[in-house]
Amino acid sequence: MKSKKAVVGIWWIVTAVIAVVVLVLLLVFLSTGVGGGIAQLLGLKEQVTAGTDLTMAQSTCTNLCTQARVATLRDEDQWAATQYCVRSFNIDLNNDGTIDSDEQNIHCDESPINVPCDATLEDGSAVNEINCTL
Ligand SMILES: [Ca+2]
Repeated sequence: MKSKKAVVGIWWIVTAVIAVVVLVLLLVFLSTGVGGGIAQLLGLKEQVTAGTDLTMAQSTCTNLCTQARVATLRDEDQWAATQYCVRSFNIDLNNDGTIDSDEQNIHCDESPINVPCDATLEDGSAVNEINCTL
């Protein structure tokens, strides 16, 4: 009779160990890769503060430069008013999920975006990213 009780006891211990292992595996799964994405969908993981990805900012700047170049620009004031010059980005550079003060309002020509742009004004004179700041 005593041995039957012992078997039941071992059964419970085995079940508890399996439950703990499954729980640990679930936590590991949720904190990495695809599981992390699922966890984020379920709201288990903190959402990253809205900001722009560096690559996205660079491609946007390249597009804005193309647009600025085809526009008819009367003078440097008009150049400085183009979206290429005006637009700035908030980029979470250190990937900590928040936009810190040094990650705000980064312009196309500023580090780390570093997308230069030059254009020709109506009168034939050349302007570039340096002329963005009047
Ligand atoms: Ca940050």
